[in-house]
Amino acid sequence: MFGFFKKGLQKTAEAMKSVAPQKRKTIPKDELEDILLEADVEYDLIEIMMRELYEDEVKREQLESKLLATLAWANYEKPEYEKPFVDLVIGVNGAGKTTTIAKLTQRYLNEGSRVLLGASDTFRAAAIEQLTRWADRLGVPIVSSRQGHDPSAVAYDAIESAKAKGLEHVIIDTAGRLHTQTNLSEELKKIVRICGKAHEGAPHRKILIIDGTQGNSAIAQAKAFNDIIDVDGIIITKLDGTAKGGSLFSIAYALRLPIFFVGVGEKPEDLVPFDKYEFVSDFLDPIFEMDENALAQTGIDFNRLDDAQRKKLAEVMRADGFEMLSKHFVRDMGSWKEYRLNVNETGSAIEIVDKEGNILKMYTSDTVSD
Ligand SMILES: Nc1nc2c(ncn2[C@@H]2O[C@H](COP(=O)(O)OP(=O)(O)OP(=O)(O)O)[C@@H](O)[C@H]2O)c(=O)[nH]1
Ligand SMILES: [Mg+2]
Repeated sequence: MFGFFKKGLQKTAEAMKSVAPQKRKTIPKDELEDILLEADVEYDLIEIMMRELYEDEVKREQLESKLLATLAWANYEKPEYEKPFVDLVIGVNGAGKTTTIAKLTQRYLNEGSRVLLGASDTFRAAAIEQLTRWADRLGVPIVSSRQGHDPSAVAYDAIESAKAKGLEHVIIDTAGRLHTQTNLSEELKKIVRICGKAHEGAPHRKILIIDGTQGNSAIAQAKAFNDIIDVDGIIITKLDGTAKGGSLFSIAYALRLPIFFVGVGEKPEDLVPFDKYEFVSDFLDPIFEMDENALAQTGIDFNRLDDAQRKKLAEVMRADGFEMLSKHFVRDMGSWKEYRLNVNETGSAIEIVDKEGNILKMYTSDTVSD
């Protein structure tokens, strides 16, 4: 197992294990309901999933496919754009906007891109200072103004500055709270409008930050933000600090929006690209045993590699010029392009596939056995 979400799901796993201490191959429906409720999957969604499971004893694969279906909006296609690519970050106060901007910046820097930050949360002086500290720490430029200044003007200047410098990315911070809800709504709309005036197509990605510790109670508030400006996707923060990891399914399902990343800590590297297959797999691991039958025919099941096999595979790929980012993605170390890792139907081979579905590389069982 890859376990990229294990750290973030630790408390959720403990909560589920408090109801179901033993891992099993199958779990009766009524028990499963309790387990999912304990993880803060919303009751209505549990009902929908249970209705579609016809046998009383539920297998891992059956629940897996139902959970994956709730994440059907998990795909996002980057629009065509001229640089800089502009991210606009919104969400209620304390959700983790500023911290997440630091994490996104770190990711872009790791990819070799240059980033500029725009401090459009001008509501509090402390907010400007906090973003400035991150900019200093990460060594990136920032455009800011004094408290109370027009946030749209800051966004405009930030984009202009990045254009002049030829930078690849701009990330704009916003206020989560203003004097009134109407003020906030008007201000966000204006920032979006002005970004578009500064640069065609900007903001290219409007990201809603949701505090994961709020679980399902964040849904209504998230819908309100989505009504103000059409959000492109969400980032769920503080997953590490909550037992409500299951709410991620209900949030994604209710909002019909993709999840871009999940925050699993306070450090710049604590941002995990959301991969629905990995997330569901890590979510189910504490309660379900693996079904070993799948292995029998081919010797190695690429869906279920153990640590040693995974390490071997990563080494072989690295030698071929691909860095393994997760169970489902690799990056070409030359071009920095990301490709999907696809397991073939029988589970007997893994392929590196481009967007058009062309297979760039294929690895079979001899790759990972000694
Ligand atoms: N454990 C944990 N803490 C987080 C995570 N993301 C953010 N935080 C913490 O949450 C708190 C609030 O984060 P901020 O980034 O300041 O939130 P904000 O949305 O910018 O808040 P305002 O500017 O007040 O609107 C800080 O203490 C962060 O360190 C996360 O993924 N895990
Ligand atoms: Mg902030």
